[in-house]
Amino acid sequence: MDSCGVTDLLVATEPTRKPEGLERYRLHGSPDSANFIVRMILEELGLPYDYVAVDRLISEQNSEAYRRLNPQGLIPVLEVPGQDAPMFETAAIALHLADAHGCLAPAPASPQRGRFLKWVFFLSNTLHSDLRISFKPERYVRDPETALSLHAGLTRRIAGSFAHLETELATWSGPFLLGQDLSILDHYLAACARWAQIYRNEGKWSLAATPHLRALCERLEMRPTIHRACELEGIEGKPFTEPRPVQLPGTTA
Ligand SMILES: N[C@@H](CCC(=O)N[C@@H](CS)C(=O)NCC(=O)O)C(=O)O
Repeated sequence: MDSCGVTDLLVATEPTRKPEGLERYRLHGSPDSANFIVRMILEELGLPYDYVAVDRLISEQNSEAYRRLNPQGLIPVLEVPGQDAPMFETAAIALHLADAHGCLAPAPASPQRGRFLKWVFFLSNTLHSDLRISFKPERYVRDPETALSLHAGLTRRIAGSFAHLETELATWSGPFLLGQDLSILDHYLAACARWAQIYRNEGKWSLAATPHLRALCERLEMRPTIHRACELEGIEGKPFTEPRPVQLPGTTA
């Protein structure tokens, strides 16, 4: 993930409709990009899927063909059997998978649902979004000094977001964000913690500052499903507690 900047190209494209004859999920991604979250969830749910590599070295995410899947030119996309259009936005994909398979999310009528949803949106539109901008602030402001200042401001905000999540983990006594039940929140949060440590961090944020979050990351690292997702993404070692950037072509910070 960054991997995790956004594009500033706004080119209108015709969306692809109805993935005719699609029998399995089809995930489009590049190593250690936001598709890592979707991949962990697909693996966790034991779902069969095909993977289509998007070569970021040649900016394939901006190709006309890819923009028909996601007009923003952003990774990931999940093509979903039975849906009338490809899905983009990591949180939407994760939520859809959890709801469609009745796993990794509290049911809509559950008393945990509101708490779950607020953190899904917080992770997506605050933490993940701030991280993406902080990785490539120069995409948002041209003046290098201003870009540095934006980065510094976002770094403080990101540390604040992790502190809120740490408090939430402590409140519900962990090990997961909802308490006892593993959910898509945990995959999303652990991936953000990984990227926060390895991209443009400059030693500013450490998992040591959030012991409950560290414990959550350790729990996830024990799961065979996470090992498999990491292997498929080219992620070596401990992905969350001792993260190292992926050494594969097409992986960018
Ligand atoms: N809001 C989007 C963000 C996705 C995103 O930022 N993807 C990055 C990779 S992690 C990307 O495609 N970057 C390519 C680019 O900016 O050109 C989501 O949640 O899926």
